[in-house]
Amino acid sequence: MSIYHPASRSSGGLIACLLVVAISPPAAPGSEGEQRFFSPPVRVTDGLTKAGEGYFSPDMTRICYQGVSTDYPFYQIYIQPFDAAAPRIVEPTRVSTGRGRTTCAWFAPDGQRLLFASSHLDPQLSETERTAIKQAEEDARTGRRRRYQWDFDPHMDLFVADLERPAPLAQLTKTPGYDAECSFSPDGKQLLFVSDRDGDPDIYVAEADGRNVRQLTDQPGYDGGPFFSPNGDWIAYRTDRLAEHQLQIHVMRADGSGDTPITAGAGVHWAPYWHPTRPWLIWTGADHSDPTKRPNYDLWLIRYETDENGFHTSEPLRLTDHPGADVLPVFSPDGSLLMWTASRDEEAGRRPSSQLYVSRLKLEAIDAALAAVESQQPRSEEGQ
Ligand SMILES: [Ca+2]
Ligand SMILES: [Ca+2]
Repeated sequence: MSIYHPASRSSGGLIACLLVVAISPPAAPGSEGEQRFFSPPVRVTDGLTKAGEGYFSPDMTRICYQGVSTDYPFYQIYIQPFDAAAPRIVEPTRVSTGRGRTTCAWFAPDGQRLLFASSHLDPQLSETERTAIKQAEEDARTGRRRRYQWDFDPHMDLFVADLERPAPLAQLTKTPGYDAECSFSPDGKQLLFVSDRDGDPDIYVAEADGRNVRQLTDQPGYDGGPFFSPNGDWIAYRTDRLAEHQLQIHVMRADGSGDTPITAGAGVHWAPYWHPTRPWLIWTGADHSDPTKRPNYDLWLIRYETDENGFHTSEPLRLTDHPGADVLPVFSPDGSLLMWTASRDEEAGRRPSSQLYVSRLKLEAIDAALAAVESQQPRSEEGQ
C-alpha cells in the first residue's frame, strides 16, 4: 500500500485507521449485497504473510504484486501464473532482489518487463533491516500492535526487471529522494511516478527509459498513485492537499491541466483505477466523518464522460459491503475481472491477513445500478 508518511507531517492517524481496518476479522468471503455486482471472490495468493496491490499482465496470463515473506521485514515484488478461466492460488516467483523496501509493480505493455520501486541500493541497508527486524521482534514479544506507516524511503528508485531472461535490473531514476508509485502509459512510451525530489511529493512523467522528467502536479502535500486513462488522455491520482488525514481522488489531463476533484468530504479515498473498456473509474473509499464508527473500506465506482469542457462524473456506486477492508482494486485488461486486496479468510480458519482476491464482474448489473444511483436525489454524501 503506497501511503505517504513523511516524518514532518502527522498522518499517523490515517495510516493507523488503514491498518486497523485491514486486520479486522471479516465475517464471510462475500455478502449477498455485493454479489449483485461480482461473483464470489476467489483468493489467489498464499504462502506470504501478506500480499497486495496486484496487477494483471496485458495478456492476463500472469499477475504481479507485493508481498511480505515470513523471514524478511519488507515487501518484495512477486509474479505468478494466472488462469482467467479458473483463478486460483499458484506458487509465486520473486522478481525483486530480496532486499530493501519495494512497491508498486507494473507490467510493461509487452508483458515481458516489470517496473517497480526498490530501495535495495540503500548504502545503510543492513542497518535499515536490523532496525526493522528488531522492532518486529520486540512487537511480537510485547504484543504491541504498532501503527502502520508507509516508509517514505529516500533510497527508493525505479527499476525495470526483464521477465524473460536473466539480466541486471535497469535503473530508471537516480535522483536523491523517494521515487516510486510508478506505471507505464498504455502505449508504453511514458511512465508516471511520484517523487519528493524537491521536498514535496508530486506526480512526474518521463520517457519509458526514465529520461526527460517533467513535473505534473505542484501542490503542497501528497499527490500520488497516478495511472493513465485507457486512451492516455487523463491521469487519475490521489491527494491530501485539502485536509490532513484525508485523501481525495482527482483527475487531470496528461499534461497536468484540467485538474478536477472526483471525491470530497471527510474520508479516505485512494487507489483510483480505470476500467479498460467502459467509462468507469473505481477507487477505495471510507467514511471518516464519525470518529465513533469504524470506517469500512470499500470499493466505489463512477461513470464518467469527457468533452471540451473537462471531466464529468455520475453518482458513485458502492460495489463491496464486506466488513473487512476492501482496497486497491484493479480491472483485468479485458474488463471482465476485478482483483483487489482484502481480508476475508476467517471462515477458512486462517488468521486474517491481507491477500489478493479475484471476482468476475457482472457488467450489466453494475450499469443498471449506476443508472439507478444516478436517478436518486438528493446527492448521496456517503463515499464522496
Ligand atoms: Ca504535492
Ligand atoms: Ca469492506
